[in-house]
Amino acid sequence: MENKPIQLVYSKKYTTLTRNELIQAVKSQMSLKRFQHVLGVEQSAIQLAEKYNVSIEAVSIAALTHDYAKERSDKEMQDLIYREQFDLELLDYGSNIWHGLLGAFLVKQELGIADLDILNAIKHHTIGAEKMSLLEQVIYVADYIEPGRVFPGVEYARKLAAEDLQAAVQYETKQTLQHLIENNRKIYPKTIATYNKWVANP
Ligand code: DGI
Ligand code: FE
Ligand code: FE
Repeated sequence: MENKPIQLVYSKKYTTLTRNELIQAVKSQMSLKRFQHVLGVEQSAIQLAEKYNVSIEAVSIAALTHDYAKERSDKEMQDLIYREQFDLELLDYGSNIWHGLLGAFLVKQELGIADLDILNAIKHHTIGAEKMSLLEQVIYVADYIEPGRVFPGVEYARKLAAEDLQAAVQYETKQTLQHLIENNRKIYPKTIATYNKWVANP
């Protein structure tokens, strides 16, 4: 669970904030426990970015902001879905499904981050997408394998991620769907679309 210190100077290409300022902005949005998770995701994402040749800076920013909206109240999220005319089908789900989509919106609006790849990585980090860039895949997988995660299969997911990013995306997608089904949870259609594209591979 140790987070080794990360020395990273942002180029200002994606945000006018320094990494420390971004960290403070993110920290103000969540519990210490979730903030530790976010730092873990950044650490894992940077390791994956090094291996799979993705921008370390973009990955750091996407990882730090991926759960930016997670602790907003349900009321605030519901209001935002109406006000910004998101798909009203979302209202049948909860914060787990909303926080990626609305997170991307709020990160753009409140932090001024506009890079589409970063915003898509935030948007898709929970449910995936039929098409995901390498950055999106890195954030999707890092969120699953960060050092603070403890669940059966996480070690295997880490091993896969170190060898083959696509295999890690496939494994995570399948495990998540299986877990949701085992717990009688409602499946968001885009979760199934991700499974069909990445795992069933017709
Ligand atoms: O925000 P985190 O806890 O770091 O992780 P996450 O954003 O990947 O996932 C949040 C939760 O969302 C996780 O418990 C799995 C759940 N989830 C993912 N797809 C679906 C889902 N929950 C439901 N009900 N339906 C889905 O399709
Ligand atoms: Fe999340
Ligand atoms: Fe997360």
